[in-house]
Amino acid sequence: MSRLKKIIGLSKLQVVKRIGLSFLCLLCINSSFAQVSAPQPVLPIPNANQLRWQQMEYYSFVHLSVNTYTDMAWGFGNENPKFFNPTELDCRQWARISKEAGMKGIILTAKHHSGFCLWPSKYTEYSVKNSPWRDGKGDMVKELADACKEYGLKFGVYLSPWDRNHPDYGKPEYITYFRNQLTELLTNYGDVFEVWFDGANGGTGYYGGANENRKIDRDTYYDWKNTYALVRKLQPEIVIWNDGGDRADLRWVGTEAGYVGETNWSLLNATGDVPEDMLRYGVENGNAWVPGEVNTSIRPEWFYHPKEDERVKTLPQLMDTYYNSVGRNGTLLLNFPIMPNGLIHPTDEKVVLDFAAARKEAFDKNLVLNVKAQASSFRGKDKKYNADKALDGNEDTYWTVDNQVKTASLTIDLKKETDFNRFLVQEYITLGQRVKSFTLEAWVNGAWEKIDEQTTIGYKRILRFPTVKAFKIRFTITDAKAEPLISNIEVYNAPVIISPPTITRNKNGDVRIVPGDEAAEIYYTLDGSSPNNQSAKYTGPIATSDGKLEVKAVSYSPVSGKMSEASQEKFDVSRKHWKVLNVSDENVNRIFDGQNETNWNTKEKAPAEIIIDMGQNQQLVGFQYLQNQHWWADGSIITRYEFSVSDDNQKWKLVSDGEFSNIKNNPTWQVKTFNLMNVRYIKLLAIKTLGESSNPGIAEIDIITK
Ligand code: FUL
Repeated sequence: MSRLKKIIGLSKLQVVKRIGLSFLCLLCINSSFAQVSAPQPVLPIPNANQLRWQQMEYYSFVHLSVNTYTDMAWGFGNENPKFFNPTELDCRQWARISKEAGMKGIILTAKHHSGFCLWPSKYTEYSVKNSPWRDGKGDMVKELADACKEYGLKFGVYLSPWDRNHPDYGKPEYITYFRNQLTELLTNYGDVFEVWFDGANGGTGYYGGANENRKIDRDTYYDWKNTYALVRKLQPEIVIWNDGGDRADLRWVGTEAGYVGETNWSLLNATGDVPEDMLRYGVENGNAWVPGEVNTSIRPEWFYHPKEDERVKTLPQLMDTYYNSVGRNGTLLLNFPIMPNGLIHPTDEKVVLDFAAARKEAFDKNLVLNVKAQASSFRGKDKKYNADKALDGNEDTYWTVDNQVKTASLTIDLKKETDFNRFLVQEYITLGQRVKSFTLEAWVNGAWEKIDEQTTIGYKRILRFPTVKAFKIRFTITDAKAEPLISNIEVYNAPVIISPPTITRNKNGDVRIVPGDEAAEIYYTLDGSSPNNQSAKYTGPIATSDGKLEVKAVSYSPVSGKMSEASQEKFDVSRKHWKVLNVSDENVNRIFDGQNETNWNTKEKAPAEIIIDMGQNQQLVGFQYLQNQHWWADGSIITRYEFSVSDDNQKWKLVSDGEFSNIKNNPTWQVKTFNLMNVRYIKLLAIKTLGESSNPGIAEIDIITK
């Protein structure tokens, strides 16, 4: 019987009641529909360009300019364009390596602070057109844009606002010049995904021969508002990076060391100052979407310097960089300093490809793809939003809960006991970043054990922890701005990275051995023999006698059975009893703390000396000096010295003097030997430094005994 007939057979009152009921039901259905309507955005949200950019995750930077040929970090602006001659340049090499490394684009320093242009700009003579490269007919911006197209990579440009060559820099006319150049770059080379406006505005420069110090007001000089409008008009799909001036689409993370804060909101305030901690962590209640990009170089400096050939980031360092950038809601912009011949150095190529292989291995098998999960609740009990949506490998679907429910958990049943050590989680940021804190637990021996407790998630968060063996995993959001939207969860068991460990010995003589990957075991020997997994196992600092020492060590994974090559270090007698006699500053102890990265500078300019009491007589046959290892510390490097010894700190005998030759290009230990001396006191006098009148710096000083 039809519904109408059923109604006709009823009394009027019954009919009215029934209709009323149906109406009510309709209301119910409607309101339950209302409940499962899509979640509302939590403002601010990313625009389409920022979203597309975030999904790129990892792309490269290349630094090449006229200062590559003068071995400088920044060109002064007077370098002769004739120096510029990358005879083997092939942008396809950069594109091939970037592609094979898993990167999604390349950003070129089209003009660095020197003002030298890598394209034949109509507006200046200071460019490739006056260089011998391709007989002055080359256009590197074009060559790279073409190579990117060929390799399916996106292309971006760095245009330094600071120009140390241009005569008008500092005057309004320069802004016209700058915009003309921007127009060339954003018009003539196809799609540009990102433009980079470096914030460095150092002051001194050539400036067309003026050779002076020019200061500008970073807030007003560039009139960013109108410059941004021009950029967006020419390239509507671009994102703008700027670490100074008006808020752009992307932010600097406050360091070039390769990490962003663990707490990382993709938000800032649209106006007002941005102190360093805001760059590092973002601003929880910021009113503008300004996500962080982690820019770092594969070597200590951005341009190529032969002296850094031995200081290329290692595989474990690159892995750390990845987890501390992409794994913390950032993107990774990794720089290749290009050699004078125009190519990426083979060491850089090898490590970046090893890095790609290691990431592939680590994230090879998602242990929870399409595995059944139970959520504490899901939105309106609508399947569209249930727990499975976080495990379906589809970033466009998500698990969420009812409006304003700010805590929720999801339990994944692994069905059998499973090893895992990585947890990856993503928010559906199209509707805003919401999660403030979360925990991760594992079901071990019949109880929940906490693995980790963290703050923000954002586009992507990856947690690393020692391997856990468990049947179940529980992910709990403990606080959020509004109902959380979790688009993706992945779980992995990444293999241990096996690389030679680092060996150091501190002032007290204790030896520390650190593997590249915390999960690796270390085995070592102290007698010069080759170590293997049957040797002594390292469990913590090794106290050693004061004598000379040779340490060899390997990293080992019992799971894969892989063992690294051995690293080895030779140490002379310990510096346990050493004391600097003529300096009261406690930091002076850095010069024998066994840490190459720490440094101490004398309070006076050269000539300056330090006198050390070694605490007991030593059979000296030499000494060695290690310079400050930081790039901008060049001026403090000692070039001329005198080294004297004494029995009583009264009568001194000069045993070695002269020069640390080629020290600028060779930042390793400078070793000087002399005839045997049995003494207790030593004195190093720094007579001259590389900088005209700088304070001499010492990273380490050590002796060589018989
Ligand atoms: C810095 C610059 O001064 C460096 O030379 C480099 O270009 C780096 C990416 O940004 O601020």
